[in-house]
Amino acid sequence: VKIITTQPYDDQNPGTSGLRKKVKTFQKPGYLENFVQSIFDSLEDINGKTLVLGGDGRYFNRQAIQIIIQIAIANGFGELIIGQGGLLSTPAASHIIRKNNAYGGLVLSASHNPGGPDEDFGIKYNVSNGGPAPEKYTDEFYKRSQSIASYKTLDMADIDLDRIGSQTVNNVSITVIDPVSDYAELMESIFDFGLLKNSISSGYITLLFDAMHAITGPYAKRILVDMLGASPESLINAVPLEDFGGHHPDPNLAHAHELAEVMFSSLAPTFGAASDGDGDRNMITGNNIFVTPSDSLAIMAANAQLIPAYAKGLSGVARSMPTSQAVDRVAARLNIPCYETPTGWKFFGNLLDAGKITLCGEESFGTGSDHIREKDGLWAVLFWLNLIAAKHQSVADIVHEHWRIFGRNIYCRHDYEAVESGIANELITHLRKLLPTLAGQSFGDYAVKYADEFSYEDSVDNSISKNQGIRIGFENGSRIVFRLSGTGTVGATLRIYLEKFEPDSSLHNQDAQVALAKLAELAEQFCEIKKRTGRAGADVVT
Ligand code: VG1
Ligand code: CO
Repeated sequence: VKIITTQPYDDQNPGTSGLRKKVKTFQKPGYLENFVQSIFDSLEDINGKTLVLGGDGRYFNRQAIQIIIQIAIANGFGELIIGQGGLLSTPAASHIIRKNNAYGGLVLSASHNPGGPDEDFGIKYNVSNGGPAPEKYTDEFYKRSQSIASYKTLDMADIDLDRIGSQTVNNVSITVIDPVSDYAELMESIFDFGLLKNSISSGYITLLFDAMHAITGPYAKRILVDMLGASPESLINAVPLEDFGGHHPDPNLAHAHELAEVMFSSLAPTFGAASDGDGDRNMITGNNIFVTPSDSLAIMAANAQLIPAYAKGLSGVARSMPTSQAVDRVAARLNIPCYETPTGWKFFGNLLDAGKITLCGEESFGTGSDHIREKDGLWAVLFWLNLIAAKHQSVADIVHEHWRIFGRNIYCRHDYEAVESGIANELITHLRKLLPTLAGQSFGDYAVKYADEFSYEDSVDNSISKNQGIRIGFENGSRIVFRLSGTGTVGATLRIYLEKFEPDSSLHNQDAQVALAKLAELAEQFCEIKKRTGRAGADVVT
């Protein structure tokens, strides 16, 4: 074991989902090593314990894994479980941690951010429940990284990541596993694979899945094609590439445009979906219809009893604060609790562990359940396929029926990316000052009911997370939420979330941008993003 002297970096503060920086930053001397050592220094009693390792296959994944193996062995872990090729989707990593009772895991991914030598890399630590490290951990990692003076490593030959099997190095057992098998088996235990096979072989369900040249390619091939019998042409961009083919592996209508074009054409199959870089996000579409992630969560909750694993009902549901309140209406009808958490999956972990919720989701194309402790892209795809098969309805019929029963929470998000940090911070300061003046004011049909900054108290461990987004709610149930992204790597990204409730079914088929135009105008009046940046509009609208 070698002890290498190092200098601390001052920018290793994990964001919404781990530490994300440009690849070039991670390649600075000691940068990755410092952060990994800071994590290990912050953890208690790792001696002899099991660590799971894998990533989304982006540029620098393989090199990073070799470096981490050396540091992990030098720090006394007893066993390493690594996905073949250094690959593990985020949901698969979560499952493998749980299945093996591992101490934790390191997942290498910058999720939906682009990859390549000039693009992004990331690393996140997951705890023994398989979920992202809560803030009390990530705060410690950051603190440690600011004073770190050395890291431990080992001189050793690279591990052959492509050969499945076990070997021992320095008394540490290193096992390279198939990254897909355990996950595929878990999916089979949740959904009605027999029904799905029949629906696909009979041609009742035709599908198109866009893996966006990211991690879900091999998972989709095994599950959708090999196990469920979908044709190989059902998968596009299914070969993982280090640079995701030069695109953002972000499953929304803007970035998954190849899929979107087909789904909104006469060639559309009955179902279309996409996933992101690390496989935890999902986009659901049908012929000529896009299901907003907030609606998707609500629809899943309303129909969960049709899925074998959830047949006995849900204990409760949760959504992140900016996610639309569609699921709240379902929870009220089912008479189950609905929790509102800050953005980021780490806030669902305690609720899931305590059995308080079964399903949860975020507006950012993330949905999941108590089967693991991360959001899960292919799980959501299988959930929808199972619903279509069980209800014998098209995606559009399922969505429209849901709106008729519960009303429609018309929803969209406007992102302004790579805004100069100074401008973004001033904007937030300005909004904070504005909040106390808004209560009681009316803007046309919109009377402000509350204007505050979201603060969350975890009902399990009573930890408090402050400053989790600015929200302005109106008497008619509409909302505007503002927050700065915690996953970007260039400047600041402002997210504006708009929501309006429409009970009248004759108005359900409106275009969301049209229905939300007045709220978008108010959002600009409050935050002045266009005025402050001189931009004409949002970079991404989802
Ligand atoms: C974004 C999303 C958030 C999600 C996070 C990680 O965070 O808004 O809902 O949990 O990404 O998703 P932010 O701070 O940029 O808004 V993933 O798939 O990128 O790990
Ligand atoms: Co992701």
